[in-house]
Amino acid sequence: MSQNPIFHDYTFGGQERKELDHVGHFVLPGLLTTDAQQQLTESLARIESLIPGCQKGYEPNRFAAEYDSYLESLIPHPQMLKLVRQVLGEEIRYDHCVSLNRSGGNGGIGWHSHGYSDDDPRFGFVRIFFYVSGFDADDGGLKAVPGSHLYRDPKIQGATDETLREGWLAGKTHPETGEPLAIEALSVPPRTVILMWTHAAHAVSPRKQDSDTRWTVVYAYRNPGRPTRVRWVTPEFERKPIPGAEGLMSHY
Ligand SMILES: O=C(O)CCC(=O)C(=O)O
Ligand SMILES: [Fe+2]
Repeated sequence: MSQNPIFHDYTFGGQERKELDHVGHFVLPGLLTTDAQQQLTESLARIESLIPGCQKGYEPNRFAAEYDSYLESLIPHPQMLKLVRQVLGEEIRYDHCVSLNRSGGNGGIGWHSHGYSDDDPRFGFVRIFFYVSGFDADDGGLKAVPGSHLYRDPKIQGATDETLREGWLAGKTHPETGEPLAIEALSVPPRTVILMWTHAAHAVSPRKQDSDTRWTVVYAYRNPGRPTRVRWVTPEFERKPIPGAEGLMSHY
């Protein structure tokens, strides 16, 4: 099956990989093609419309790729897999695809991190955020703490920037530079992709009341070998023959 390109040209070599490992996230501004932007916006709006009254435990936002064939088709998209392998190496598994749409007035989310193979950095887990409509720092904007991922702490928490600074961040330094860890608030243009190691501390600022919906989806992949609790994949979906996804869908 030939698929339309989803990414413009980009560079992700040794230098970029080093930066991802040092900072914990890597921004690819405007990477998505306008065709992908259009199709993603349609798919994400569809997912949103399916949420009211949905089946508990099988929510369209949490199992987004299972509810939408375009979102499903991106799991094994050759450009997606190339990017994932540039980050994780050859041996990869799909973990989940979750829509993260935030309409005007959405409260954002407080500081947190996610876990995977917390005691062994040889097993990586990367979140690939598609910020289809972009965001400003003060309007549904992603925030992160460069270097925080190196602690591999799956339980970072903080309701506000202040509580994070007074709590988890207090006294912590970047393990490679010794510089104090600090919060970075990002702003990105439409069609931006952000790679993030799953242990990175991150949060999202509230969406302004009169702003339109921020269309976003995250695809997560990992090196197999360790259990993952997230893995929002139903047994049916795991068995579904998706062209190009052979070998990607199993837990181990
Ligand atoms: O909505 C976002 O931009 C990020 C949400 C988040 O924390 C996540 O998907 O891990
Ligand atoms: Fe998160």
